[in-house]
Parts: sequence; C-alpha cells; structure tokens
Amino acid sequence: MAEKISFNDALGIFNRPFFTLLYDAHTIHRNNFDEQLIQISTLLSLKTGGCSEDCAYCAQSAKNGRKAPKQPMISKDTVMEAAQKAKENGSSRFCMSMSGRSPSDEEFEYVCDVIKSVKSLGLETCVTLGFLSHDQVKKLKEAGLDYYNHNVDTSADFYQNIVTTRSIDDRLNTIEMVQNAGINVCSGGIIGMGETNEDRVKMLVMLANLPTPPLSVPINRLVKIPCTPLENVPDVDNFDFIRTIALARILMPTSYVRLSAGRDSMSEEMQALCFFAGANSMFSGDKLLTVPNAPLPQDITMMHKMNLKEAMCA
Ligand code: DTB
Repeated sequence: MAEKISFNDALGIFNRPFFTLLYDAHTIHRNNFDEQLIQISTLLSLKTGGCSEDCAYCAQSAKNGRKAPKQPMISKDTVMEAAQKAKENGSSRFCMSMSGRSPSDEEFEYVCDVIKSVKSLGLETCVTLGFLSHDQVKKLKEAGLDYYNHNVDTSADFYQNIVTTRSIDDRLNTIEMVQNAGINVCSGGIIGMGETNEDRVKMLVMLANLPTPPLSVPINRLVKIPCTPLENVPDVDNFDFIRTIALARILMPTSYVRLSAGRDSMSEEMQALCFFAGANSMFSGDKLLTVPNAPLPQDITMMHKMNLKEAMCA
C-alpha cells in the first residue's frame, strides 16, 4: 500500500489549483479504474429510528428533537423483494442498515440469515449495525458478508462536535476488528456539518493511513434533517466538496469513492465533476435510509449523457 501521507502534504494537494487537482485525481482514477464504470449500491433500512446515539446529523437519533420515523425490523420477504428489485435495476451491492448502537442477539441472527439469502441472489452484501463483538464479526464473515459500513464521519478533532456517545477510537477499533476478520470495510464521512476544509483533509488522511484503507469510501453531503442540531448549518461550497472527492481519489487510488447522500440536490453537472474527480460509486433507488435519493429514471438519463455504465460484480 501507499506510504503514509502527512496532513500538510494532503492539504497541499487539496489546495492545488482546481484544474490541476482535477487532472491529477482523474489521471489516478484512470490508472486504476475504467472511468466509464460506476459501481451501484442500493440501501435499505431494516430497522429505523429510536437510536440511543446522539449523532447530530441523524434523523434516527432518539436524542434529536425530532420524532424519528420509527420502524421496527422489516420482514425477510420485504428485504428479499427489495434486493431482487435492486438487482434488476443494476445494483451490484445491497446495503442494509439497522438503527442502534449495536445489534441484539436476536437482531443479529436475523441479519446473518438475511445476508446469506441476499448473497444467494448474486448480490454483494454490506451491513451497518454499529458496534460489534468479536463473536459477531466472526459470524458475519461466516455468513459471507462482503462489506461492513462503519463511517468515521469527520476528523478526530471535530468528532465531539457531532457525536458524544462514542469516540472516534471506538470506531477505529471496530474497523480494525472487521478488517482482521477478512471483511472489507466501507468507511467515509459527511461533508457540510460545519467542519473546515482542514477537517475534511484530516478525515481522509486518517482513512488513507489505516493499515488497510477502506475499499469503499462514501462521501456524503449533509442532508439537513429538520429538528436536528445541524438543520441550519451553512451549505458546503461545491468546489470544496469536489476537492474532497478528488483528494479521496488521490489518497486512496484503488478504493471505490462513493458519491453518497445529498446527490438528489446536486445538478447533473455537479455530479459529473464529482465523477471526473474520481467518484466511481453511488446509491441508486428512491430512498436512502429516511430521505429521498435521486430518482432512478433521472440517474439512468444522467449516466447515459455521460456514457457511464454500471460496474458488475467481479
Ligand atoms: C453512508 O455513508 N451513507 C449511507 C450509508 N453509508 C449507510 C446513509 C445515508 C443516509 C442519508 C440520510 C438518511 O437517509 O436518513
């Protein structure tokens, strides 16, 4: 893997003249990927809301003022139907989320069973379940899980402004445990929570300097959820967002950089610049977890205009 990168070097890359940065990022992108291929994932919330964590960005925290859209665990039939539809619509990966700090034994058994069934459809699987025990990590591997999503969200310095119910080290420990078990990690963050460009650079340096950088790096643009502490935070500048994508591509040349939440409020041209800067993955489907995603017909049209094609599973 690449050598460790210092914060100062990474900040220097982030601040390169915009077109130089884009050119450099795109060159690295083309050296490592077919730049016409986009990996597509579909997201499904298995259990929604009522979460004991206090993430300031999240619709699902019971601690945020909002009456979270609470939804108990959905049935396996409903999951399988959604997975089948995702596959038909071109997704290669099906990502499932469960609200909460960590899964109960019963919830965990259910998720393992669902992972096996979704895999049998020929889809890759990803789950995000919060903190895990060693035993649970082992069982996820046995169930055939491909990816575990566990975002670092932001820089270590800014972390406590966003979440106080856990530390970034807790997150890094889970990531290490998951990687040691041979499961790929999906870990990225959210841009536009009031953090500085330096925080964005620090977050990416932290991910790039992990013993194994995450194979999947979601970069979300904050979706401002009413009644959360971040509902009125100023918008992130589009150029700074694109620079963040470009830096992710340069620091993690062989990872999939996912243009994640917030895409539905981005123009096609903005998304085009993100893809040019090195994003090569996105979520497809009408909904993310609680908020709308860019509609599928619109995505199909957009991809067609840019001659982009969906990447198939290996
Ligand atoms: C990630 O980085 N983004 C996804 C996924 N990982 C789990 C979640 C996006 C959620 C957007 C807000 C919502 O739907 O509530």
